[in-house]
Amino acid sequence: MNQKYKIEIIWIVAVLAILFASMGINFYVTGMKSFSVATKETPGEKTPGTLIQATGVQWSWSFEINGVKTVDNFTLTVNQTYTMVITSLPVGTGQAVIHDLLIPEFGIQVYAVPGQNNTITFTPDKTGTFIFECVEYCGYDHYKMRGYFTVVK
Ligand SMILES: [Cu+2]
Repeated sequence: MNQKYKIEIIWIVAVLAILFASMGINFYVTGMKSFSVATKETPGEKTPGTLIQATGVQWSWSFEINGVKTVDNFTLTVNQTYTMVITSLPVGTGQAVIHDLLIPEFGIQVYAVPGQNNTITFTPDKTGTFIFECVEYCGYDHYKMRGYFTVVK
């Protein structure tokens, strides 16, 4: 075989090996968790567990769990299932922009779209305090759309 091709094949195999190794490390670190994919649903339909209503506002996140409203923080119970319904303020409020809620610790990222309810069902399996933030640029104070939530026993 031509020396040129040999080097190229070694190069391709080495890059693939590095990619698969980093994929393996990633699966190991994240524990190969699988999460439900966000789907369009109306609150009340097919919402296993406790309902969390999350609304993106310019520029904060408001949450409602069992009738209790909070801003930029909330508290969950470990090993309990929650369905989070994520939306943004509707058209006509002057704040109908798209946000994107990221909870890195639990592998959750869901768009908050005006007039649309995106849901995700998850069960926190560890206690502690975790960050969430908006990862869709949504205006001047986008960077302020972050907070912490606590998972308790
Ligand atoms: Cu935002």
